[in-house]
Amino acid sequence: MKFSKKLVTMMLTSAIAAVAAFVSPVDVKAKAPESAKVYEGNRYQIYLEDVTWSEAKARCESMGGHLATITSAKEQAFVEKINKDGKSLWIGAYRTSNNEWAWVTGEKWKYTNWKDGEPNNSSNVVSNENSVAVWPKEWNDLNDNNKFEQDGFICEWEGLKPTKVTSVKTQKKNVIVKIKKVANAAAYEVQYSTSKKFAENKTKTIRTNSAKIKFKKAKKNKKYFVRVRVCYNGPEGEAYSDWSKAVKSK
Ligand code: MAN
Ligand code: CA
Repeated sequence: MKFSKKLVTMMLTSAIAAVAAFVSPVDVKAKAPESAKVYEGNRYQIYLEDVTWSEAKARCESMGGHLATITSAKEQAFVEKINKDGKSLWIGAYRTSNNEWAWVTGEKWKYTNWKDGEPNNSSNVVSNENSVAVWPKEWNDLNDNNKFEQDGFICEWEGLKPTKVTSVKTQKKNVIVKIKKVANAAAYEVQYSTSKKFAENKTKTIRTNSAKIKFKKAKKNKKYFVRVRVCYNGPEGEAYSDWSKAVKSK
């Protein structure tokens, strides 16, 4: 009995480990330079180097990042702000063999910001234009090897995306907490505390995979502060997002 229980636990543990290994890991090793600018938790850095699109892609990846992907008007505005000198820079968009545009990260192709008349897949320098650059604001398709007209490229590093507490309700002696789930999370740590500052001796931490958490034995007429952070698996082990804002129980 004891043995089989141990065996089951072992099998379960290795099964969980096997699943975890297949979950796209967040690259916690990724170290953006200090000078990188932050937008929605991600970091961006412009490099002025005379390289092809493929070389630029490899450069970003070698630093633990990827060529910048621009998936909203807000992100485009941010890129324009950091590209204040108006350089022509490679970004992480390319034409697939199916003749469709795609992002190097696999993000959905939705927002676009093509220059008038682009993409035209033609050039007076080198034709066959399958790579994209900001020129210097709107986008142009260019030949992968056309480094003659580029000033450099933009790398982006993904941050450890935080999440939030969506509701905190007290039911009798239970505090019911709901959190928002995020992609690639290994688990969540939910803390509840009677202290606004989450003082150690007044705080409890629960590790969970569920979006709904129940704290039992809450004290009557006590207010609780609840916050959550996301645990991610990475090559250097587990890493945590920042804590969410604390939500106070009603
Ligand atoms: C011109 C236009 C662009 C093209 C470049 C590349 O500026 O035709 O569409 O990408 O040349 O040389
Ligand atoms: Ca073009």
